Amino acid sequence: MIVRDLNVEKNTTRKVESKGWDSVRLLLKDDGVGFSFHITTIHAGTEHLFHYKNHFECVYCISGNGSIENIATGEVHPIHPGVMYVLNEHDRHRLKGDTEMVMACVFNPPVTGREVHLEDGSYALEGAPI
Ligand code: 9YT
Repeated sequence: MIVRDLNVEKNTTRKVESKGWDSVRLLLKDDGVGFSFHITTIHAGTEHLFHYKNHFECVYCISGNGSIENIATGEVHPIHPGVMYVLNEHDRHRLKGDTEMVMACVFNPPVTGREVHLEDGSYALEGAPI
């Protein structure tokens, strides 16, 4: 069994900080369960173009308000506590935080802990040429 506390792990190298967001990666590839689990905070008033070409991602909004745009279709979906989205088609998307948004995120395959976004908004697959 693995038990971890966000209140503890947010003060370790599990916390990754980037432009307009930060994320505490509570579960990673080396935990060996086939997915990773992150608590990500999107900072208020920021927007992000992400495209996880190499991963499926599921996101659940714990707190805050914003929106997600499907770039392929132009559809915009409001995000508020209780909303989940899954990028089951590796959808390119624009995520906007009207307020700070706290999101629980699952990645399959799991991230290793070192990823930051590439130029195209994706995370590389481990071992793949960048
Ligand atoms: C909400 C969202 O897209 N989260 C992605 C994961 C986060 N950027 C991380 O842990 O790298």
